[in-house]
Amino acid sequence: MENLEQLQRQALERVEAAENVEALEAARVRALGKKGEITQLMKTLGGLSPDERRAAGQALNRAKDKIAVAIEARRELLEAAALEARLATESIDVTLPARPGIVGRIHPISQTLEELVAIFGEMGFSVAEGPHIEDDFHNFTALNIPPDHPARQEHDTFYMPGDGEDDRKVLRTHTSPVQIRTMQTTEPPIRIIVPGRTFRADHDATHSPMFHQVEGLVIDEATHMGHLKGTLTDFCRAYFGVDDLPLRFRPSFFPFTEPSAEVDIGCSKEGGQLKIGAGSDWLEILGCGMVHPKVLENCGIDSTKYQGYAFGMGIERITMLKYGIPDLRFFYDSDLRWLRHFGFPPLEVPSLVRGM
Ligand code: 2U9
Repeated sequence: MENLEQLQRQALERVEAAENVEALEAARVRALGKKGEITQLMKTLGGLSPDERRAAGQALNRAKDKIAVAIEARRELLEAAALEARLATESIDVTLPARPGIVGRIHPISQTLEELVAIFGEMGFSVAEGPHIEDDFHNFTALNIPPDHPARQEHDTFYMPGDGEDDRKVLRTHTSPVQIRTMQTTEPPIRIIVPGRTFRADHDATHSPMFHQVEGLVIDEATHMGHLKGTLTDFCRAYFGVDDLPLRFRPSFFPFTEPSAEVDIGCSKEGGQLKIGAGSDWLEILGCGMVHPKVLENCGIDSTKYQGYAFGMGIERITMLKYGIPDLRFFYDSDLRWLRHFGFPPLEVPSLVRGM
């Protein structure tokens, strides 16, 4: 212990003399490292008498602390100096052009969804959503499609593994179960659209096992077919951007509506070129009808007091028609070249910054 003072002085001198972080680290290892001078002395304490050990231990700890404090102070100084030196030599060329930012495109399905919500929103509809995995009652039975109804075959349903026929789950084949759930829980008047994913075991150029629908439902005391025709006429004209777009309501059949109709819009297909609005051809785009009284009753709504209309259409189909997209399958290929061609520019940030 006699040379502790000398040892401490030399260690502090080496710390002060360190010109860079590496030299400082070497000084630290030599004094305080595992085999360092102070550490070695610590190991000799065991051979001393208790009184000597206490005194020597305290002296060693003081020396250790002093050296550690000096090392930290020197480290801060050296690091600040290194930073200063770097800043003095480095410079930023503010004249360099900025790297171009990557701007994505809005998928056509998302674009159409936004347009649908905007148009129906203007007409007082709100948006309702529900689960993709449904039970038999909400997807079929409540909609007046009992277990042995032929419409069940048409739906090419994906069934989930379940305990039995009665409580098996399905991937919803249309968004209608959301309307059922809304009617079960909401007192009319009801005025909703239900956009969302639907699933059917079908795959070719015009069918995909997953596709999107938007359905609408209006229930009130005196809602009639005239309201249905007016709403769908306004919608089609707004969506296709043709003020005088002709519409044709053709009688049809759905289990959940009575009477039912399919709606065609006027178009021309001359020279293989589809033009919406003009010409003598017709194009089917949606189905609709007055909600069947049985469906209202299945949901606990008094069909002698309330009535209403419903409609449904495929979002891929109306998107393809409006934007001239030829094949359904590309919608889901995640091909960026396709998306750059058919996608839509996103909202630009500067317009958001300015306020909309
Ligand atoms: C309730 C009551 C009635 C929704 C309706 C259609 C007619 C229809 C198809 C269009 C193309 C589905 O995407 S598609 O394959 N839909 O023709 N949908 S009426 O009627 C309802 C829905 C819910 C409670």
